[in-house]
Amino acid sequence: MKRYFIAKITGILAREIIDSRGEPTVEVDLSLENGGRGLAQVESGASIGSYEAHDIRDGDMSRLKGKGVLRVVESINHVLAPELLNMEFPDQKIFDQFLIGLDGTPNLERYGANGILGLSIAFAQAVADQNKIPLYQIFGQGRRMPIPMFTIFNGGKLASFSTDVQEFNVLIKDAPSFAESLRAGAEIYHSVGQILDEQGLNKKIGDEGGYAVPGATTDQGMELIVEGAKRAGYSEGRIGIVIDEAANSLYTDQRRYHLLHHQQEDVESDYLIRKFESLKERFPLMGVEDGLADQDWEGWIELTKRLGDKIMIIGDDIFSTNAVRLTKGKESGVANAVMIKPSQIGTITGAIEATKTANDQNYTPVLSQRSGDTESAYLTHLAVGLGFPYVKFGAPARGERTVKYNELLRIEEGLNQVLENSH
Ligand code: 2PG
Ligand code: MG
Repeated sequence: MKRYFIAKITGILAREIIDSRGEPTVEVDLSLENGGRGLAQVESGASIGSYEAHDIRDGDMSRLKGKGVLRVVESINHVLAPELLNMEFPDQKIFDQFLIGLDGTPNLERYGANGILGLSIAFAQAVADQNKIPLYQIFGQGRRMPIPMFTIFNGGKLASFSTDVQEFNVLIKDAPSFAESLRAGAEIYHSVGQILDEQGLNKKIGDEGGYAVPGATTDQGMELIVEGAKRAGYSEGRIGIVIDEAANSLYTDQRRYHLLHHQQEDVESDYLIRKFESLKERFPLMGVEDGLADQDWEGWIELTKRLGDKIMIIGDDIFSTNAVRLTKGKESGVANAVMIKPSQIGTITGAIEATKTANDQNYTPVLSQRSGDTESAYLTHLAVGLGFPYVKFGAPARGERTVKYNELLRIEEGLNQVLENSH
């Protein structure tokens, strides 16, 4: 990582704020001696995978359903801040390692991944501010605009199980720029909405801004996206659909899954694998995320064997942004792509390491938000700095989503200017 001028830490103040779902989360304000300032908000998930770093909640049922983060805030302000104030760190990695050392547990159980990540992001932002450079430069020299996967439908835990599938995302394969991708995403989102109106279908909105159509089948979701895309002027050949089955939420045990809407009895992993094969034959399916649960390692091997040379088999909960688990996955033939979510691992450095491991072992990395998101755009800078090929930031609507897409527009504009000036 390139070195930048980094001054002493002179201020740290954490607070409890609310996220896009109205749930509490952590915000960290961090300042450096020469005026650099970071303000980080931590995203959090609906389904927390079994292997994620620890997310600490107060458990005090008298406020915010027990989900408050006052204990984390207290640890940052009164335990971690005194250790960090007046210290100078040469780079992000050393800062993050210092935090991990202070926590001293393998999964950040003492201060929480939600607390540590807040500090980690705020530090990166303060250094960028200090050096008057765009944040993405702190993360790497990738400078590549990612292809966005836009959420059109939400289901599963993100929309009261309106559909079994948690997300249907669409991407444009041949957009000449990020701006054109965004335009297409918004146009498709609107035409799908229009079709729902015409068909008299319920048009609720799920946690990531996708439409939630109670009782819709997976096939219907796919059909509506293809039809909406066509109506917006994008032929089937130009789009790719990536679904997040989020199978942890359907898992019962013994490698069985409970599908709410379309099956009387619980099904085995083979039923789901066959379903994905059939979707691939009939629709422009480009990827399946968490097609099976994180406890179903054998099923994952089979899923990858059957579909791994045709589409992205993306591991989210099963890898939990953990480089060690990712390597284990490669050794067993599990998946060929991975969701990267900093909040699953608890530091920027951990997320960077998982991304590098993914690249080294030829797994496609996809940078993702969480369903409980914030008005922060730091993820967009991570995407551009590390050169992610894809990002998943939710629907092209709602503030916690548009803050990221609109920031990517600005970043693209800035990169184009650099290119023009260098000619
Ligand atoms: C996922 C997401 C985000 P969560 O499963 O990929 O899209 O949900 O909030 O549970 O991380
Ligand atoms: Mg997922």
